[in-house]
Amino acid sequence: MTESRDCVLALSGGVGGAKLSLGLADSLPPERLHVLVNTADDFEHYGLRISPDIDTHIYTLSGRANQELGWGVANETWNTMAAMEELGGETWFRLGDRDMATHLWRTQQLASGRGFCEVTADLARRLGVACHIHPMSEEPVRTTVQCREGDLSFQEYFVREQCRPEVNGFRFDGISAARPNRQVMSLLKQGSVTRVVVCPSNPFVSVDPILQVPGLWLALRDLAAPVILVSPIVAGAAIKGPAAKMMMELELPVTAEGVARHYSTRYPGLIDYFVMDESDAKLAGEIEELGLTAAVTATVMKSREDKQRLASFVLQLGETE
Ligand code: FO1
Repeated sequence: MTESRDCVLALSGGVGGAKLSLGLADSLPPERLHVLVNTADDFEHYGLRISPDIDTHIYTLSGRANQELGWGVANETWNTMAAMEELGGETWFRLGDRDMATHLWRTQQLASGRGFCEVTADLARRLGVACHIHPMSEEPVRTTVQCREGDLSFQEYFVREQCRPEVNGFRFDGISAARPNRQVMSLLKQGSVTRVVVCPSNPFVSVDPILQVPGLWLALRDLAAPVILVSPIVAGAAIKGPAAKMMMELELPVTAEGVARHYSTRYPGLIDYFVMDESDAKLAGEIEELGLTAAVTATVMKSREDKQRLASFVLQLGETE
């Protein structure tokens, strides 16, 4: 890895977070942007190692993302899935033909003895991503969604069951044996990170697994650099995915303040700035009472310009320190 100074470290899950990662990538020289990505959604399917949030980042930042689906590759074909259906095989998790090459290549590289972080960096480079994409950990961590009817693996809950089961909690299997990404820890130790951005990703299944890799959140809390979090809840709803439904089922207020409370309770002293949408401006006072600095702006990212504008807003907050 090239030595870099004055780096921005973004923490992100999949689709929602990758929008801000793209805005950051448009706003910064690539060597200064490091994205630490959740890998607790990863799983093995048909013997292949699937890493959805990593791939969403690589496809988004290389201009390959399938905008209609929100995951996978653009201009996809589905011949393998159609053939699998004829065989009576499982097709609830849809692997497109082009996307399949990524999973085959990754699985082969891992089987040849290369490490997951190295393989991820190589994949990103081969597909033309210039900034740094880091898995949260070299070691496998797997989210189990604890539901009223019983436990489900993350992809069973999210894709097969379409997030329908009622959620009681989450377990991150393997997390106590996981170590935070070595390259990111080394940047933190060298004092190269001058801003940390927590993208508007699901707090429970995207950001919590990253922060709970032992040692990471305390290293971020003790950093002189500001930690800036963008709320994934806007006007009482999640922009994307099941975050609002999960908050309701966990009996948390489905508001930006509920998100702020989640982070300030679990990770006291971590978040400096809480970026919230204009439509939630009235909650700023309650958020400041939690000890966070509320920063209000338009956070819904539809166009490329929206992403760039939010990225500039977030980066300028860091600069005022
Ligand atoms: N999401 C779906 O809703 N249905 C799918 O069939 C599906 C397949 C899939 C294949 C590869 C991949 O990298 C992601 C895929 N996703 C699919 C998205 C993924 O399950 C979720 O978006 C993330 O895990 C949540 O961040």
